Amino acid sequence: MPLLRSSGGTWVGWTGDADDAPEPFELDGVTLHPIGISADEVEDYYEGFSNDTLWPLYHDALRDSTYNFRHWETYRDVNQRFADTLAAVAPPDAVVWIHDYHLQLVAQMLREQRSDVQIGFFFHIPFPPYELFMRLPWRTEIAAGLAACDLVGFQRSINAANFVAACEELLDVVPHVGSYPISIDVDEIEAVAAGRATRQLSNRYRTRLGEPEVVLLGVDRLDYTKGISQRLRAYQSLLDDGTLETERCVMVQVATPTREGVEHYQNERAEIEQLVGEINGVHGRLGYPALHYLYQSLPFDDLIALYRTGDVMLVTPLRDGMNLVAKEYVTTRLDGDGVLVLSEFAGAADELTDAVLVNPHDEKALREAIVTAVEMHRHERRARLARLREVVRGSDVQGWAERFLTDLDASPGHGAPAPKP
Ligand code: GDG
Repeated sequence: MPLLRSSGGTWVGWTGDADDAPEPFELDGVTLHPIGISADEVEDYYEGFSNDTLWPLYHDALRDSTYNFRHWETYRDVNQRFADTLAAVAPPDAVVWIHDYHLQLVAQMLREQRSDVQIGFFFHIPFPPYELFMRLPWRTEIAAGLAACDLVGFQRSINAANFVAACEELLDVVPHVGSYPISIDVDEIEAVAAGRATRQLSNRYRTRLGEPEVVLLGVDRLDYTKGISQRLRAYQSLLDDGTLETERCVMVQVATPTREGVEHYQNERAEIEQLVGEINGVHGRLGYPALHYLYQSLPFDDLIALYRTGDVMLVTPLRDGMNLVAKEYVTTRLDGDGVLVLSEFAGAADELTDAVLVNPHDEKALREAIVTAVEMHRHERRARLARLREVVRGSDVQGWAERFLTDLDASPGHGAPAPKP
């Protein structure tokens, strides 16, 4: 939004509620053009094709994808609606920036109507290896939809390479690509973290948790890609064998509700809640649960206060495009202390190399990483955190957007990917 405000741009998108398509309106100096999506389309386009076909396939096929022709047709229809709206509202020679896997066909559909606009696309999630992408019955249509862009941006260079391989094999073209690791608004988060109210709230949280020596923290959407159940199992086993003791440690897991209509998510929630019950049943003491579990979305300021309370932040996804929680955590630690445990399978691991890096598929390694973080000496904690903060400060979200848009502006233009040499 700040970017659109400064550029005088227009946002075209879905409000997130079925059948909700208000007339275009102005908000904080930005024009918003809502696109209507019906309840049936939410099922087929959003829960179906986007989140039960593409999402699992693009995340290492951690769950089986459904391949349903009706879902695909609805995906195409909704993408066409976005393209038609963009064709109608984009000024001559406009820059159009399309975001994420829900809209992979829009560029080609828009290009058919408008040859003047410059089209960029950014993937917030990974792009899968060729072997996995080939499973998709509509792989050629999707690759062609994206190849019509002037620039396709990814979080990691490996994702860009995967996409190039798919285009070479399926279309015989080399698309224009780049890697643009996304980041956070460092100034904004630091300002909230520094506030008196945040510090007070963070202290209150610690008191309410029973003033433990170590607070372990997880903050994720409740998604099977985030590795929450693996993380809880590692914590459980460390309590079971006495490596961690509840007199000393407590864990907080915030799991934000998401995609509740999709079965894989319902199953994941059931598994997590079973584990929470087991852990507290065995290891809790009256008034002192071993694990505080919140299935809710917290206000942003409360989340920042909670980051400040967490001594060890556990970010252990099985696969993640970037993971902003990791970057937010280190940025809020104005006291210079705190340990980040970070999955090698998060895009953030490319940059945040001073975290305790771990393979979350390896239960033993996960246990060891948690123990390393809990036992780390103050001097090392502070040195690592200082370097992590430096890295995030040096590449914030404003820089990310500028870099993408500068490269888009300089791209050869108008969706003509080079033929394969
Ligand atoms: C996708 C990609 C990529 C979480 N709980 C609450 C809350 N959050 C906020 C966090 C953070 C955001 O949600 C989550 O971002 P992540 O990056 O961790 O993960 P995804 O939602 O999966 O995002 C990911 C990202 O896109 C950006 O490109 O990094 O890889 O999967 O900002 O703070 N916010 C509030 N209450 C909560 O309870 N207010």
